[in-house]
Amino acid sequence: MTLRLRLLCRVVDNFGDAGVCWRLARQLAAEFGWQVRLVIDRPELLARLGATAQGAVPPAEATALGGLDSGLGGGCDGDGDGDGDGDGRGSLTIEPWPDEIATAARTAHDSAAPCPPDAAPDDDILISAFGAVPPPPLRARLADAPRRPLWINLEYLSAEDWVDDCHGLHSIKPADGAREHFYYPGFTERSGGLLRERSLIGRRDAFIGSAAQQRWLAVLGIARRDTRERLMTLFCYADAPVAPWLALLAAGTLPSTVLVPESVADAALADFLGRPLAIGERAERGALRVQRLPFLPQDDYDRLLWSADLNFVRGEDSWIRAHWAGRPFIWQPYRQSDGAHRHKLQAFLHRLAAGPAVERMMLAWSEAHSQVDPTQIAPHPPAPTAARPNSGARPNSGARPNSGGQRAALAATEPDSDSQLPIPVTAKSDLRLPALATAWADFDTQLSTLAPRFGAWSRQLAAQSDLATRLADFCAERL
Ligand code: TRH
Repeated sequence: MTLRLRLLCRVVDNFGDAGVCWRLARQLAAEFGWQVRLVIDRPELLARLGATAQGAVPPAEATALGGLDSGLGGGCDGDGDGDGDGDGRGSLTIEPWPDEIATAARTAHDSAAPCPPDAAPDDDILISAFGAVPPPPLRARLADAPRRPLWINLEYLSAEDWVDDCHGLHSIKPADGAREHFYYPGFTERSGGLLRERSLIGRRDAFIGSAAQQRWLAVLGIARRDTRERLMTLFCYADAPVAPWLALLAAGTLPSTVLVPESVADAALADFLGRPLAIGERAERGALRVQRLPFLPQDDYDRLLWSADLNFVRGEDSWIRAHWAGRPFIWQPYRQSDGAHRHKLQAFLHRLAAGPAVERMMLAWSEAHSQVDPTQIAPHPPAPTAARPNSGARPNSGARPNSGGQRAALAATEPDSDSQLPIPVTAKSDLRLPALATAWADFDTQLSTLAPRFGAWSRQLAAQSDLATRLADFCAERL
């Protein structure tokens, strides 16, 4: 069925909000034949992720790397991967967020006026990504009426147990009877699933070890210095302990190259190297080579993850792409003021069950500058009192504990609040660095043997249906 979807995205910070919405929009258009309108307040971010301004999807093999043909196919089939699995019926447009002042004024002065053209009553589905509040004309169309769009709040991803219970619940707004459905991505069959394009795993497997991969790496100037060298990618938040970790690599016995995209860990790199590193530049210290890459289009960032021995990722979208790389990774969750990120990490480590070396390293990486001693944190499912949804309210509750507004305030101030956590707190934050050194030494020793566990975890998740497929079923059941 060709459905008309309007997907609303308001960017709080960084790339994750735009990245997730773009990925979902293009998959629904390409693989499900939906007519998708992606309404976003920061359309310029999409260009950095490799999306074209008009919403036409470029063939993935002709990206910012200079029209490189990886040999995996080509041409634009609508889903951006050039593999011909798009069905060609869907469409995708990118639209700027409507001018709110003008919209509010129109609504206040003439509440009986017909909706403006950009709010035409033709949507089958309206998705508010991460709690984005629909502009007034769109919100008015959600009120109880025989013909109204299905309204879905696409929530943030979490591995916590409560996700299964909250996914699919709805809340009815007392003021006008609007019905908001809560869609929770997740790692289980009962959740909303994880974003994964139909052809992704096949494209990855065809790329790894191919001549196309060698050409692609050469375009970026990436080469191992010898066969023992480990390739690592680094995408982290500013508070990750990057400089001390680079020092550990420099002093290591095995050669390592760390690939760092533009605008990632700028201060830490300058701190470690004594100077900034320009795009395309490399610097060597002991056993370590650091190489600065451009910020890659999303499809090329996938290829980078597929090509590395270890990926450091963050937030939501790069975290899941690291899963699909099937390689070991270290995840740094997005810091939240009430410590909710720590519950997310603990819950994820519990599901991953990759052993103490992985657990200690992820905790040491994430908690390096917090007041919590990472050696005292065990991975476990969070206690029921600690569990809470992310951006939206728990359905039918009044609280919005981690709303976008709170995240925006946090992004501006970067506080480090750990006071609500029922885990031991140490007095000195410099206790973190010995914990990192111990955790890294242990993890590094086991790196080559960890690959099978991460590969198995990736295959286990890939055996489940993906988020877009579940979302299409979710809509079909409710329309
Ligand atoms: O940018 P992020 O920190 O986004 C975050 C998270 O989504 C977080 O949960 C949310 O609360 C916050 O935004 C507002 O990390 P994330 O989610 O990994 O998104 C990064 C995107 O950037 C992802 O789509 C991958 C993409 N990317 C590239 O396309 N090229 C690159 O070179 C790099 C480094 C990333």
